Amino acid sequence: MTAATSSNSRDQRRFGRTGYVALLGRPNTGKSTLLNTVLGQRLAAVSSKPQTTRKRLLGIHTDKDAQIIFLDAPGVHVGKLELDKAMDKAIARALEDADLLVVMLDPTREPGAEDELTAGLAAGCGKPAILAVNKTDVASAADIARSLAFYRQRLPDAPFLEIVALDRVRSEALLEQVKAMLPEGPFLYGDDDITNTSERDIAAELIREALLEELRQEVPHSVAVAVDSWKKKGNRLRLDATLYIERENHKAIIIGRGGQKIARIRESAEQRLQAFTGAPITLCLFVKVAPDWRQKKKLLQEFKLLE
Ligand SMILES: Nc1nc2c(ncn2[C@@H]2O[C@H](COP(=O)(O)OP(=O)(O)OP(=O)(O)O)[C@@H](O)[C@H]2O)c(=O)[nH]1
Ligand SMILES: [Mg+2]
Repeated sequence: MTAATSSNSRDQRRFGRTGYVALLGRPNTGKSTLLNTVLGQRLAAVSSKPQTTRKRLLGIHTDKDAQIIFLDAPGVHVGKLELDKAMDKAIARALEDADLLVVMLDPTREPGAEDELTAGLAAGCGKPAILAVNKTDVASAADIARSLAFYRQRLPDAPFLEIVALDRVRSEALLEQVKAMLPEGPFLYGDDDITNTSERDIAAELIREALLEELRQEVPHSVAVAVDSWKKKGNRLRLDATLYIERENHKAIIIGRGGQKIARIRESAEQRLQAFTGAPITLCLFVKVAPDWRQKKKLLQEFKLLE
């Protein structure tokens, strides 16, 4: 993986279809899954729990005739915490920067208030949009029709297509549609750049992904992860990371009886980090209490969740 520089002056400057494409949709529709599939790399945390993505993540796809700069955003939802407001801001920033929106639909759930909000945001920002109906590998024809009817009523000009974000081949038609709707221009990034996010921050997201998988219900939503150190020792990488929890009584849930839970989180995170870095990993996890961090702007800034 190459961290992106803001120009590709060392490469020959290439031209083609290019621009920023925001991924918009309620939580759990498969936005981050699509990003990972298109990039062929697990950069963004993905989970079956809603509100997995907390901040904007940029992912760059370059091929022979186009450079598409995806902005993966948190899912559109209603919440009262400062963290929810920070997530709303991240969505608003993605919409501001976007040349084009990909509105992701999840037909496996009945359209509801979050879809109303999503469609409203898309219609209100005045940018061209594509409706991408995801999860068509598991949704029934009737569910797909219901979801599409809901969104087409609110975004009648948007072209629509069916995809399976888990599958590169069944996401190809979306890439072609995106390219067709982007303007021509010089590429901003080099051919090998795939993100501008630091490896440490991606590692923190992958650790959080492991945590989301291992923990149930509310607790994982109240954990923030920070990678404190990243050191090479021979061919191994040693990472120290802190899991910030909101309450003392969450410690026992995360650590588990005899430390079994945290050991499973660590092992699962190590596998993800190894796949990402290509190096064997030694991960040390620390657990600290940061009382009510989701309500504190200063802590949100410290955890890089507030732009
Ligand atoms: N069957 C099926 N499942 C999918 C598909 N795309 C995504 N998923 C699953 O949907 C769940 C949510 O995926 P995410 O990519 O985390 O969704 P998201 O839209 O980024 O969610 P937030 O970050 O919470 O807004 C995961 O369990 C994915 O494996 C698909 O095409 N088919
Ligand atoms: Mg996501």
